[in-house]
Amino acid sequence: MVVDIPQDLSRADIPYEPVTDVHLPGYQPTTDGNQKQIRLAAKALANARRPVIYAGGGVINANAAAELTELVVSDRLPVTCTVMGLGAFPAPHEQWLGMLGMHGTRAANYAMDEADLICAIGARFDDRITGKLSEFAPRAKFIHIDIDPAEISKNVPAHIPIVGDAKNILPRLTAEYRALSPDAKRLEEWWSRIRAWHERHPLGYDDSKDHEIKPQYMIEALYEATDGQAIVTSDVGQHQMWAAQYFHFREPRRWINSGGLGTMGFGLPAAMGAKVGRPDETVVCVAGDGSVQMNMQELATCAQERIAIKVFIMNNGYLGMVRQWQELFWDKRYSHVDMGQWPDYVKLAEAYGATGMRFEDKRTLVKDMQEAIATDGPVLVDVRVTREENTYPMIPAGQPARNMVG
Ligand SMILES: Cc1ncc(C[n+]2csc(CCOP(=O)(O)OP(=O)(O)O)c2C)c(N)n1
Repeated sequence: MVVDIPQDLSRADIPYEPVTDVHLPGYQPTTDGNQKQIRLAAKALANARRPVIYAGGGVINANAAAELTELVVSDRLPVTCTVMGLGAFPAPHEQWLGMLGMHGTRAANYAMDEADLICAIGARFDDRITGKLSEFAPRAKFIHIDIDPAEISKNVPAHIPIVGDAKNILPRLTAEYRALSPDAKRLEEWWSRIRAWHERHPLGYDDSKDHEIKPQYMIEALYEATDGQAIVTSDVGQHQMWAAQYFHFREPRRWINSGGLGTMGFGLPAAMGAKVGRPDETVVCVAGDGSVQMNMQELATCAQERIAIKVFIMNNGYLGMVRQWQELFWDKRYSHVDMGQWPDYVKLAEAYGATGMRFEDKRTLVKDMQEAIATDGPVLVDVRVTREENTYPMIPAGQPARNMVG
C-alpha cells in the first residue's frame, strides 16, 4: 500500500492534540506477580539441592539488577546470565558461573545440565541456551518469571510460572525465601561440583609467545585499559562472544549488543547513541572487520557532531564466526569469508574526519588503547589479531550442553 500525501496537505496546519494517555486493549501486562506462585517458588528454591538462577536481558529492562543480586546473595545461589543479561549480576563474583549458552562457560552449562531447579528470570530459553531442546536440563524443574505470558512455557514447560515485573517480584521472592531460613549446607555438595568444573575448565586461551595479539587478549587489554569503566557495544561474531566472555560487566547497561537479532553493523551506531546519552562515559565499540563496514559511514556523523566514540576493530581479516563454522563443520572449505587486508581503516577514518590508528603489538596494547581513548573526538582503531582463532568453548549447534567442545 502506498500512502501519497500531496505537498499542499503536508504543509498545511492541522489540529493536533498530543496524546498523553495510551490504552492499548491488547497490551495490559500483569506487573504484580501472584503471591501464591511466589511462595511456591521460594519453597522450591529452599528445597533445591542443585539450583541455578538463570537471568536474561529482561532483568536489565526491568531495572531489577539490584533485586536479582539481593536474591542471589541472600544465600549461596549459583547465578548465570545470558549475553543480554550480562551486568545484571556484578561479575566477577564467587557465586558467578559466567555466561551460559553456546559460548558460555562449562561451569554454567554443566550446572544447567545437572540442575534440579532452574529459576529463569527475564530469559527465553532460546536455542543458543538450550542446545538440543529435548535433552536440555533433563533433571530440572523450572520457575519462570517473565512480564510476557507468551514467553512462559514457549520453549520449556514451566512448573512454577510467575507473570509480572521482575522488579516487583524479586524482592518478594527474596523475602519469602529468607523467611524459610533454607539450610545452607544443602548446597555444599553442589558448590564442590561447580568448583571442580571451574578448576578443570577455566575460561582461557593459549597466548602468543611474541608480539601477536590474540583476540581474547585484545578484550583483556581493553578491560585493563578502561579499568572496566566503559560502556561497551559490539557487532556480531567472534569478537562479540570474546567481549562477552572476557570483559567483566559489573553493572547493568554497560554492555549493549543486538543479542538474538544478530545484527552485524549494530555496534557503531549503538555506541553513538550511548555516547550522546551518556557524554561523560567512555564508550567503546568492539567491532568486527566485517560488521563495521555495514555502518561505518556514520563516522562522518561522529566527526560532524563531535561524538567521541572509540571503535576498536578486531581485525582478523575474516568473517570470523562464519569461517569458524566452515572450519569445524565444513572441512575448512572456506567460502566468501576471507576479507583480505582491505580497506585501510586508518586512511578511511581520516577520510571521515576521525582519528585512525593501527595496533599490532600486544606488548604495548594496553598503553596504546589508553592513548586512543584519551584522544579527542571519534577514533577508529584497526587492531590486528590472530587470523584463525576459534571462539571456545562451544556447544555445537543442535547438541546438548554436555557435548561442549574446545
Ligand atoms: C547483517 C548480517 N548479515 C549476516 C550475518 C551472519 N553472520 C553472523 S557473524 C558473521 C561474521 C561476522 O564477521 P566479523 O564482523 O568480521 O566478526 P568476527 O566474527 O570476525 O569477529 C556473519 C556473516 C549477521 N549476523 N548479520
